[in-house]
Amino acid sequence: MSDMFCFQCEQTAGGKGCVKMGVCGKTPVVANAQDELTGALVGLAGAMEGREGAPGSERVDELLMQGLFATVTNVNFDEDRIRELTALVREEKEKLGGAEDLPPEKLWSGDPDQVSFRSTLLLGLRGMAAYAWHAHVLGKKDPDVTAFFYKGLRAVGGPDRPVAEWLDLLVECGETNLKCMALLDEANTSAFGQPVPVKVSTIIEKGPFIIISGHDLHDLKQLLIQTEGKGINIYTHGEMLPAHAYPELKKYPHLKGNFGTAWQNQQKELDGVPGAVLFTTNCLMPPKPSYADRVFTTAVVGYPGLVHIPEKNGEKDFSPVIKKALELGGWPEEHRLTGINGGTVLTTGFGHHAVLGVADRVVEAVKSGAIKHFFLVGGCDGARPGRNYYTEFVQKAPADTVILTLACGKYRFNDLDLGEINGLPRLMDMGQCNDAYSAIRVATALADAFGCGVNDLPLTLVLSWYEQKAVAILLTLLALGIKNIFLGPTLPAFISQNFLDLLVEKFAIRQISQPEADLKAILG
Ligand code: SF4
Ligand code: SF3
Repeated sequence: MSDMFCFQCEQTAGGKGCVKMGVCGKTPVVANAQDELTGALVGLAGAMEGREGAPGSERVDELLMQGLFATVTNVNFDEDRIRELTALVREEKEKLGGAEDLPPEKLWSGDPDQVSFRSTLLLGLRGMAAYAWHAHVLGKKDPDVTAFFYKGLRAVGGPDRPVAEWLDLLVECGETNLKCMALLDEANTSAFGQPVPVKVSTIIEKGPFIIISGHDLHDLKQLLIQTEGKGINIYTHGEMLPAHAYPELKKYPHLKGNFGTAWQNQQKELDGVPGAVLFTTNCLMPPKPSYADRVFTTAVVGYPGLVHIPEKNGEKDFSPVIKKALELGGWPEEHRLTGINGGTVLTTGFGHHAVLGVADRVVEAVKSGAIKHFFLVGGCDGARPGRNYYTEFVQKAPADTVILTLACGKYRFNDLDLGEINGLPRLMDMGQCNDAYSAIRVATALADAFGCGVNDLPLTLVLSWYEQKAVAILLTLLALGIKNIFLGPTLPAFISQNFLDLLVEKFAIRQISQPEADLKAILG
């Protein structure tokens, strides 16, 4: 008998599953509470059948998104908060006349292929829920996206089904996630403007400061407003870096720069930090005692003992974070932090609007032979040593190639100066993981310009995955029919051998090997 079961992320124990304790720090008690919450969500989706979209159903829509989001890797480690959510889900279900929860053991047991398809769908839903939530807090929703949470959860709780039916569901999940990323793009750009390329400093100025991590730009905006004129500087961390490119966020002079690198380095980088830290989403790691008193969580993020900033009537009061930053006072002198390759300037903001704005020059550079190939090297970062593959790949990519990137995996190389081709930067950061939407828009536009399909472009996707948003994005890419994706550092434990064979046969997906060998295979 194992104490728990979880195999949803790339660092899962032994490449198979965490059964005693999560490698991420998730305890069996929390893992089991999350399974119970998932079972309750399946029950609620079942109880809502035929009533979705009816007046008053918004509350249930929200609970589905929050419940799924709360179980994403490195989001919520707090048993009490997970149980509170479960109680709310059950309360709603009772109002609807009740329905059985899915017994948690049903989630991960049975025929290996059935478990694999079911899990992939559930993990895709979890990833998409995070994006849907960010759009939701900015007042945007798409009925197709909302409806698929219900449909998907009912399928997760439903009987075994033929492979073809699972594949249809997974493709639908991918297509729906594309709509969800488009919705979030619309939410972000209508609230904060179109990203404009910008250079971001990694120098921490003297004086009080707050570091904000995660993906939620709305939280950042609230924090910027509440810290205005208080002598506190704000630094982005991890997936918040692309925020600097949005005009409506950049306009705040106290949004100064970026702190540190990707999530897996936080226990080292935050050790003894004289500033407050706010986590708006993943990836939160168990905080060390040397800095736990200055870490705050908000939205669905949680960790026992950390102060949580709740939302009340659509407002959040960040005064405890502000008070802590003022108390700590910051470093007495300017503090220099470098990227992992020693660089001190990061560039971001190459969303679809910026890149398509120079599409003529890009097309011209390809036609003249100045640009031979595009690589999208992006996705999640993580702790595995093999992840330096991505740094080496980018360093070794020939000078006539362009690297597009996104998500936190870019910290492996975003401090490198790769130069320019005909005035176009060779390294372009398109934004957060959800800005995979931008990459898709650019690829589609290039395919149109050249009169070919996306698979015929001189473009290769070299992806790194870690958590469930990457699963949702991968499903989107497969739903779009994109082939020959290089995926690493390892393949998901939740993909069974038969399912993998199918992916290889249909999409020619393959695991990364060595940078030189893969570059040779791609460029010939
Ligand atoms: Fe293990 Fe990853 Fe699950 Fe954490 S999220 S328990 S590391 S598989
Ligand atoms: Fe990174 Fe956690 Fe996935 Fe949005 S912050 S990408 S791992």
